Amino acid sequence: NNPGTTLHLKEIFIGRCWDYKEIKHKEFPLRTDVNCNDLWNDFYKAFSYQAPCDVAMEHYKEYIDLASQNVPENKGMFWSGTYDIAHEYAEAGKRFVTLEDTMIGFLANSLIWCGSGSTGANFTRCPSWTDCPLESSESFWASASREFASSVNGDVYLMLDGSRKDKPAYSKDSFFSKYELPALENVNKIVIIVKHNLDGPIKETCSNGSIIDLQEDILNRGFVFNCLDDPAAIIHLLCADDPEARECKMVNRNESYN
Ligand code: NGD
Repeated sequence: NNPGTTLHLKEIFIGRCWDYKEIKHKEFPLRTDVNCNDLWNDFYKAFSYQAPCDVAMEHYKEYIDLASQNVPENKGMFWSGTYDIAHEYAEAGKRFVTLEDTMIGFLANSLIWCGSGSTGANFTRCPSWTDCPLESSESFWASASREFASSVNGDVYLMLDGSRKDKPAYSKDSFFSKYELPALENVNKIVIIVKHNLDGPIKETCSNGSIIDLQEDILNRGFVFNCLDDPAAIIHLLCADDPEARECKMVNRNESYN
């Protein structure tokens, strides 16, 4: 049974907005002075009092235009199937900037919402995106993804999971493939980072499987790529949670003190 709209949606949304502006990103480069109440009104207008399965991407246009920011050069990061590790690595915009670090994605991340004809929002039950074609949050994330992709520039990063169970590392029906890759504009190079679970399996790498299809799609769009299997920085992050794994046995620093 699907849950309904997140309780206190409005308060969370507006609270997050103030937190973003006054605390998390008070300073350059993601600083913004957008009005939080205006943002909420545009967001709420997009889906409220409407059938939850019939919200077109265009409904979110005003919200997206108002919240839009520039992403610093060489900092944009996309992810597919790698939510946790990609965000750990990005460090809330310090190392890289993901959609969820921009105002557009930050305000809505992990929330549930859908409309109700009579009361505005349905707090009892929302359809899941598999239940209908133009589900309210799916069209939101599609518009948000497209906008984010059009606002990154320079070298951009994409983190994929070469151990992914349910799907190939790169699939044509992912948000990345449908809305982000086609919207890239001022980009030089796409750096593909393929991570694998420390205990495997190594299902796909930079040189086999769906990642080859991705490389073709990238070249066809006129960009170049660079592909890295398990770069040391990612191994080190994974090892923080599993220091005893065989893959994590590094030269012991104490030995060099003698
Ligand atoms: O068809 C869908 C669908 N497929 C997966 N997911 C879907 N949600 C729909 N409404 N409709 C969910 O999207 C899935 O449960 C995940 O929580 C999330 C991302 O799916 P994943 O990991 O397979 O990767 P994608 O390439 O499809 O989307 C991630 C990229 C990333 O570069 C973000 O900038 O697209 C942006 N994004 C898309 C959707 C949702 C972010 C989010 C988000 N923050 O919730």
